[in-house]
Amino acid sequence: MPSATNSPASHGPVTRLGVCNLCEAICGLQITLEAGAVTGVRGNPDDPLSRGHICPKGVAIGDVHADPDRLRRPVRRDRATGEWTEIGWDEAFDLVADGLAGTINAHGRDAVGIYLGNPNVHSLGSMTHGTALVKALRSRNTYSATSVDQLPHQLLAQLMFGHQLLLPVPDIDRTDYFLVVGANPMASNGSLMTAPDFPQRARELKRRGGHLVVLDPRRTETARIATEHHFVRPGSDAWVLLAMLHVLFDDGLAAAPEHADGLAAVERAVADFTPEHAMAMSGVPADDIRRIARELGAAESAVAYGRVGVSTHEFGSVCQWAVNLLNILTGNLDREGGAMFTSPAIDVVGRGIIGRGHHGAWSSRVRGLPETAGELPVSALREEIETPGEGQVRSMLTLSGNPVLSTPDGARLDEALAGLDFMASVDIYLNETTRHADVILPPTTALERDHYDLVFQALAVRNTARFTPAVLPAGPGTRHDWQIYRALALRTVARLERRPTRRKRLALRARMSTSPTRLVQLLLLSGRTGVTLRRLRARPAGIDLGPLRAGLLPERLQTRDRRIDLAPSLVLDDLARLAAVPAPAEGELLLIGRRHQKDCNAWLHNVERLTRGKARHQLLMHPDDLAARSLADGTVVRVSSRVGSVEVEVAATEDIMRGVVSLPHGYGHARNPGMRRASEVPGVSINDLTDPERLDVSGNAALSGVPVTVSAPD
Ligand SMILES: Nc1nc2c(c(=O)[nH]1)N[C@H]1C(S)=C(S)[C@@H](COP(=O)(O)OP(=O)(O)OC[C@H]3O[C@@H](n4cnc5c(=O)[nH]c(N)nc54)[C@H](O)[C@@H]3O)O[C@H]1N2
Ligand SMILES: Nc1nc2c(c(=O)[nH]1)N[C@H]1C(S)=C(S)[C@@H](COP(=O)(O)OP(=O)(O)OC[C@H]3O[C@@H](n4cnc5c(=O)[nH]c(N)nc54)[C@H](O)[C@@H]3O)O[C@H]1N2
Ligand code: SF4
Ligand SMILES: [Mo]
Repeated sequence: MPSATNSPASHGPVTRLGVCNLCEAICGLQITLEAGAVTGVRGNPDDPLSRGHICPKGVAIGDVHADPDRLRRPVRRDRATGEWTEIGWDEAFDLVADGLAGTINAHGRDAVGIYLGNPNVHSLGSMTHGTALVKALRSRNTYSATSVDQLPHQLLAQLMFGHQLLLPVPDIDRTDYFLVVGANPMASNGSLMTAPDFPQRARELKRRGGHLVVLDPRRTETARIATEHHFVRPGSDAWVLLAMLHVLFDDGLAAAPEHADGLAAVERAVADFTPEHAMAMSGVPADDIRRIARELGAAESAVAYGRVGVSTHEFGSVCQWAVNLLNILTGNLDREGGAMFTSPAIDVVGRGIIGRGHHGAWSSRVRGLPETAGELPVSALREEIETPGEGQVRSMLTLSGNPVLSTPDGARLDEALAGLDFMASVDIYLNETTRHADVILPPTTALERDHYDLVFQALAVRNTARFTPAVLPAGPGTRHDWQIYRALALRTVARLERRPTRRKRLALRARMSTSPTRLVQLLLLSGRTGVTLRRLRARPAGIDLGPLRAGLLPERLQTRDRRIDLAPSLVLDDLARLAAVPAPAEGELLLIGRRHQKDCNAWLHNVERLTRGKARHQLLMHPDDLAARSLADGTVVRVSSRVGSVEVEVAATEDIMRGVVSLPHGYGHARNPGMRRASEVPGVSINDLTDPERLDVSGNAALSGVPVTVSAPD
């Protein structure tokens, strides 16, 4: 029998327990190793959260480790010839520290721009040490994927519940009514809702007679299995959600919990948002809006949930506020089957391990956009690099991110990055963004490092705790990400002309030299929940801490008065902007994105297993919209927006609403010098069309609903 623990290697095939870090579902894996190579990956049926689930990306996790394209040594680019050469770690660390400190010494701290990408949240070492590095650099020009993703969720959590990560999670395993707005968990496996095996959970919901209601401009994989789906015009959800609140008030179904303030202000705010008005803006029938609101109010338990489709949206904050209110005012917050708070073994919220957040403490230099929790909107990055003056970004540090493909007007950011004085990237690939770096520092991969999930266990539909020791030994001469961050922090700070005090430097050294695993051990001990690293090591499949618990409020609230603010002025003040939006124009075309089970944001396309098969890069368009423009299915068309244009094949489908077109995000690898198979992965970048001027009040990019035209190519 192969052993299913992470005990030392033996001869022949061995099975180790691993964890997938490719999406938020954090599935537990059984990984078969032969002669140090991954030969099989399966879901771990003993995992109390993922229960054996795995998707095609998880199956490919070994391919990333084995990928010949992946960087294993630091590389340096010769600016004159563009040639890349491998260099030693010591030289690489010195080059980066010289580059960053040189910029800071000459131009001040804000002259170093920092961009943190999505995989940071999926690596323990980045969570513990990457954030410490960023803090040590103290630049106001800090950006991340948050502002092209979940910024409205975090801002509303902070404004209403007192902490940016105190996010209510849908209790999908017990709910009777699940309203999904702008999310496709059948493809994404859930987001801000760690829900491995969403397909099975959705089947169970329907089997117990529950409803799954989806609002989406595309008949998605989730819409197909739903009990009910309505097309909604992109960008118009705020009207629909506010109209639902309006109906709850009209019918006397809205009530605030004792520990909440501002109900009357909410009632006044939604008074003019009628279902009829919402229908005109969104295309969702007024009768359905009324009925769904009443069903939410009347169900034994119900939960509304909005994700990327209503977060990367011109009114993302209003939408997220309305979603929270639908749950609160129907009595479904903090109730079984409703929107619930988790009780994780390491409580990053309650213990202040992650700060509660703030908004508008400073603004971006060029456009005056507000910071949130210490970050500026990434839509402002390009202009901060290109606009001369005091505080201009002259050097960049990117950590596990690909903003050229993932942020609005990526093509112009691409150009801006080429003009920097210096750039360094911590990334396992040479890609569309890191190609501009002077030095790339590649850390070990997920299989080579210990993992405890600080964030996604705190956002999961069930309370569990799991520690996963590294499955594979770190490759010879490699560095873990936390070791890279340690070296960069200490060497850069040591080169600063205005250095912190000796005491502060010693504290930084001590902090940076404590390994992530040791930090987890200490956090577990001080948390006093009874879950210790020793217990977790003895149960590598994970410890089940039970279903989410109801009745945690008001104690769990992080507001200073332990009360919910139902009516934050930031969103109330934004309703005038909403009310002023003109009615839909005849013949308009609005662009939206999409995700596929086999894609992972803008990376993983190096992996052949995930890219062969039916093409999925095309522009989706309704046949009537094609016919109206005398365009034929399967031909190449030109898609243009205010900022740019691309040429791509079009695929006709009735699964998309009339007046809407869709491109997947994360494609467009033609400009990737580090991908051998680039020519085999067709497609263009949707973010060559998205517009950095389109923003939510939070500063989040409005990637959804971009006005475009589609025509025959010239
Ligand atoms: N139009 C449009 N744009 C979008 C979206 C959309 O829906 N539509 N979605 C947005 C969302 S939700 C997100 S989260 C962002 C993502 O935006 P980004 O985070 O900028 O992009 P990713 O593709 O996730 O980039 C991941 C990078 O991390 C590297 N990487 C992977 N694993 C590791 C690791 O272990 N260590 C290190 N150091 N590097 C690693 C990969 O090589 C890759 O370069 O994109 C956003 N952009
Ligand atoms: N397979 C796969 N899984 C992933 C990822 C991946 O790239 N691939 N990325 C991970 C990441 S970083 C994230 S953040 C999550 C995202 O998780 P989800 O939010 O579930 O992912 P999306 O597929 O982007 O879902 C957004 C949905 O919103 C719809 N939509 C677009 N515009 C609008 C609108 O204006 N109104 C409404 N109502 N709907 C709209 C789109 O059609 C789409 O179905 O997925 C994670 N999981
Ligand atoms: S759903 Fe797939 S990608 Fe996400 S964690 Fe599970 S196996 Fe990995
Ligand atoms: Mo994301």
